[in-house]
Amino acid sequence: MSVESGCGDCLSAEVLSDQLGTRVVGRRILVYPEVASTSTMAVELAEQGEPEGTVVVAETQTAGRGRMGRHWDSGPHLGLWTSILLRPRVGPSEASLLSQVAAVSLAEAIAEAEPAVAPQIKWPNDLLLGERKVAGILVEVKAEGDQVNYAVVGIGINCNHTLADFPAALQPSATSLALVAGKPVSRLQVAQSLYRHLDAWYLRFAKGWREPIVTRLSALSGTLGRWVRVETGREQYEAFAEAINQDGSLRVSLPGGEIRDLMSGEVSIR
Ligand code: BTX
Repeated sequence: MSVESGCGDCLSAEVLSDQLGTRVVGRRILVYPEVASTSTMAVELAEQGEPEGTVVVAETQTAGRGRMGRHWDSGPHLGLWTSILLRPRVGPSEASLLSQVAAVSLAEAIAEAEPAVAPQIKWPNDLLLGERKVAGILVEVKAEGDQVNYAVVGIGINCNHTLADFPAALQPSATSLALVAGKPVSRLQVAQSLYRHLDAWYLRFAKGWREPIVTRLSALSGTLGRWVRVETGREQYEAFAEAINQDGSLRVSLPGGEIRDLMSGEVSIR
């Protein structure tokens, strides 16, 4: 699905900013041909006092990060690899909702940029098309006392990959927007749509909205109402995904009737 070789589809701060119309997200946009990780870069900027809203984009990452130290495959010019620096005035426990804010924004942006595809959120924050992962979210928060200093929302979206563009180990589980849409997608359109949706949901979050975020997340969830396999690091079990709670945790019921609320962990749909 190669979109012109060379860089016909290259991203630049200028085109990304053009008519973006956001209030916070994208106040400053930095685009690099190659970095280790856009999230590492955004964390460094945050530590140097960078104000919120700065967006870092890279055409490729040499050390893209997933959760729990996992690797995120970030092929050159194929996806959108971006991190957004935010400084919400909330406590650390509330900041965990930012990954839900990002998941809702990401799902809406993908659906808007590519109406042919219908993404579903796999709790806590994977974006699936069918059973395959098309995008991932990594939120890193630094707090001082009971106040968040900054949060870096890292988002990776597979845009124009063919299956062969993924490493063999990912080929059974990964997909791209282009593979599902059947045509190349505009990374610029995907990026701008993502920044606009994230801006809108972040402003609602900053105003204290909680229930609408969870309601929207529940509507876009591919996890709820299904039997799932839960892995917490300490144990593994099967459970029924009942609901997403106001704090973003997942309520599951076990076959014996026990109810548990999961703050983190891996959930795979059976
Ligand atoms: P995660 O821990 O949920 O997912 C990581 C797992 O997903 C990997 O172990 C692998 O199995 C699979 N995987 C790796 N790369 C891909 C891919 N391109 N497509 C589908 N599956 C893949 C998800 O973590 C969070 C990912 C955030 C990535 C962004 S990119 C911009 C920012 N910078 C950075 O270093 N990370 C974030």
